Amino acid sequence: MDNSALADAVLAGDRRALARAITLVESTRPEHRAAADMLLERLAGAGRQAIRIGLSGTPGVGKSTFIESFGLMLVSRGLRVAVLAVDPSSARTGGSILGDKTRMERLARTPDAFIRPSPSQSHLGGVARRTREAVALCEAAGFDIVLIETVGVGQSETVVAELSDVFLLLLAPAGGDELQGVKRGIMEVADMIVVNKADGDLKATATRTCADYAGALRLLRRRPQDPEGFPKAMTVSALADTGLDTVWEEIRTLVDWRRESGHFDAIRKAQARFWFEADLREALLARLRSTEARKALEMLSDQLADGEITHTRALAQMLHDHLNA
Ligand SMILES: Nc1nc2c(ncn2[C@@H]2O[C@H](COP(=O)(O)OP(=O)(O)OP(=O)(O)O)[C@@H](O)[C@H]2O)c(=O)[nH]1
Ligand SMILES: [Mg+2]
Repeated sequence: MDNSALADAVLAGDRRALARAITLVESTRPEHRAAADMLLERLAGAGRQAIRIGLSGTPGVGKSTFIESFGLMLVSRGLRVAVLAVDPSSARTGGSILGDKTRMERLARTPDAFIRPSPSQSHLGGVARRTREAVALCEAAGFDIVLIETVGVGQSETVVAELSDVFLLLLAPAGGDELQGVKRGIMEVADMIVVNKADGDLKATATRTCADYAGALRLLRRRPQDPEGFPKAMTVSALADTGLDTVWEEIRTLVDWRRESGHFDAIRKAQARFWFEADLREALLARLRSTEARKALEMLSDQLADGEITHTRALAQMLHDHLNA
């Protein structure tokens, strides 16, 4: 299939074509990169927009179960749902998605859903770029909702928050002092805190945990991009399928409000800037990591240490020789 036929198939919502297109953007081979860029340019004009929902939570909190139940609920409402994963640890085991495939079995079988395992790359910057491009491909393929999942470790939540329109933090019922365990930074970027496993013996604890987080969220400054009452905390049971409708209603409320107030587009624009600057920084650093640059850097550092060159001159020479500045 040539590039333009692939573009047409993606636009027609063909899931196999979408999978191939994502494989293309994930490839690190230069000739694939060129084809991927051409494809992305072809599709950019479609102007389709999904609601991008980021979802983060520690291992075992119930992300996969939540995505399965929530995804099926969305599909039952006539929406097409794509699921992508940002998993910085997938290089470690390579196995996590196998578990997910079985846990999301029903969703995976639904014609209106598309599930994509995370690319097995350890470099988070590369994963972020490829995920962004995969999101764009899912939008071009006409998906209404793109769910972007990440396990809550390290910086991957920040990456997903910068990739999504609405960011959900999934938590498990827990005793009072665990509240401090959630980093303040992540509380500040979460649009909704969803306490999962509010069923059976865990229900009372889940309700208490939710109240604790609701209290903590009220202490945060109200954000200009939010309507009254956000960010919110709520309880669900992904297993018993309760509270998921409410999560969706709240997402709709937030998205509708932001669309009307102009914040929806403003946030996406700010994200585009954020990624442009992040990738530029990364590209510049990559140049400085070339063998030639590293040799020059070492030589200049020696000269600097020996007092043979000034700091200003050494800096100017590096910038001139290796960044064309
Ligand atoms: N009681 C109860 N158990 C749940 C619920 N949701 C998930 N679980 C259970 O919690 C365990 C972990 O669920 P997963 O959905 O695999 O969790 P995850 O966050 O995807 O885990 P990782 O992929 O390892 O990060 C499983 O045994 C689920 O059955 C729920 O709503 N209630
Ligand atoms: Mg999982």
